[in-house]
Amino acid sequence: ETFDVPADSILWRKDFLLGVATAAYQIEGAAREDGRLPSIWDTFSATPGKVLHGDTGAIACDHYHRWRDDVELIASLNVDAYRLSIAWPRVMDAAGRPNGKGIAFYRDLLRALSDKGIRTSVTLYHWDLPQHLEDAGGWLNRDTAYRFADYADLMSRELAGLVDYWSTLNEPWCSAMHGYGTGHHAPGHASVIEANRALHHLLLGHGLALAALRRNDPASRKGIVLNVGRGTTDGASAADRRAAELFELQHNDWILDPLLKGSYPAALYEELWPGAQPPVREGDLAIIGAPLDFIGINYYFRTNVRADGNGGYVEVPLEGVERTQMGWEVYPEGLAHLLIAFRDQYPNLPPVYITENGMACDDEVCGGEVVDGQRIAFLNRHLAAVDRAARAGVDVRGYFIWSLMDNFEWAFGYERRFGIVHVDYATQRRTPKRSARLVRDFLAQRKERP
Ligand code: PNW
Repeated sequence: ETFDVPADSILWRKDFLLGVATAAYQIEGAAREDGRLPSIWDTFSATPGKVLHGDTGAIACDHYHRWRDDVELIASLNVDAYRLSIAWPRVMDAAGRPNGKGIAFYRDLLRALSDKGIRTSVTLYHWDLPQHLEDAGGWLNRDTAYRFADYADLMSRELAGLVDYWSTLNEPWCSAMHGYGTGHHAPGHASVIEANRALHHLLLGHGLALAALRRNDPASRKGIVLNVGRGTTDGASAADRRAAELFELQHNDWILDPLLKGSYPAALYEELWPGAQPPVREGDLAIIGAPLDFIGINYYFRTNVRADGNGGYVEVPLEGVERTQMGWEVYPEGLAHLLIAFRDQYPNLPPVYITENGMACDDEVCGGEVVDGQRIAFLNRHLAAVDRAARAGVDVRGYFIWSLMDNFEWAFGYERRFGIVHVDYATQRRTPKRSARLVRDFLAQRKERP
C-alpha cells in the first residue's frame, strides 16, 4: 500500500513542502508551568457545558515535556516541515515582559527541528489569548491589536533565524465567528456586531504584527492562515443560488477582501448583516492590506445551503454523502475549486500553502496498529485536488496534514481524532497510524528520486 501519486504530480517535486501541523493549546499541556498564564481556552474549557465531557487542555499530549521525543517522531515521518503555534500566555507576563522559560522552550524546540533539517512554520496566534487581555475586553478592545503587535515584536526578536514561515493568525474567521458570533469557542459570545468588531481588531493586529516581523526577521517568509469554505446549493431557485454565494462571501471574502483588496465586501453588509459594520479607522485598511509573502489555506469540507427566506442562508445537510467523525462532508473538489476561484478573483493572490487539511476518524489501536483507511483515501483525494489546482496554474507550494497526532479538538475535546499518529491519553503513548506510514514511505521514495 502506498499513496497513489501519479508520476507527474507536483507532490513529487522536492521543493513542494509536505508537513504536519499542530497548535499549542491542543498538544502542549503544562498549563500552569514555568510561569504560563491562563488563556481564554483554559477559562472556557473549565466552564461547564462548553467542551464535550468537560475535557481541557491542561495535560493534552503533554508535548511540553515530551517535545524531544515528538521531534524524533516528526523526523521519523520524513516530512519537510512542521507547523506549530506559540502560546502567547507562555512567553509574556501580564506587564508585557518576556518570560524567559517559555521562550526557551520554543527556542530549543525550533533548534531541534532545524538540526534535523525540518523547516519550521510558526503561528503566533492559534486562539489562546491571555486571559488578562480578555479581562480588558479581548478582541473587542482595539488595544488588543497593539498588544498582539508587541508580542510579535518580542517573538521575532527572540526567535529570528529559527523560523522559516511566520503566520500571524490562525483562522481569524473562527476566532471572530466561533468566539464572538456563535459562542462555540472561547470567549463564547454570540453577536454578529461583536464578531465584526473582533474580526477587524484581529486583522489590524495581523497587519501591525506583520510589520514587526518584517523589521526583526527579514529573511523569513510571512503570511496569515485562513480557513475557507465551499458553499453550494441543491436548491433550484435564484435565491438558493444567491444563498450559496452569500455563504462564500461570509466565509471567504469577508477576510480575503480586506487582506487582498483593501476593503470589506459591501454586499455582505447590505444583504446579510444590515446594521453591522467593522469599526474601521483611517489608515487601518492600508495596514491590513500590506503585502503577504504567502497565504495559508485550511480546507476541510463543503456546506450545502438554501435561502432562509430572510435574505440569508441556512445549512441543509445533503443525504448520502461521505462524512467524517466531525460530520463534515468529504469533498475534495471544493479545495481545487476554491484555489482556482481565489486565483481568478484576486490577481495579487500570494503563493499558497495548504496549512491544514485532514479528517477525524474513530481510530482505534488493534493489534498494535491503527488502520485508518478512510483517512488514507481522504488524504489521497485532497492531494490530487491540490495537484489539479497546481496544473490549472495556482501557485501552491506546500501541504500540511492536520494533524501530526490526536489532540484536544476544541469544543469536542479528546473525542475527535485528527492525528496520523494515535495518542493513548492514559499513557501518552504515540502509535503511528497506517496513514503515517504511508506518508513516511512516500517521502522516502521521493528522496530516492533523481
Ligand atoms: C481548525 N469550522 O479549526 C483549526 O485550525 C484546528 O486547530 C482544528 O483542530 C482543525 O481545524 C479541526 O477542526 C476549525 O467549523 C474549526 O468550519 C471549525 C471549523 C473549521 C476549522
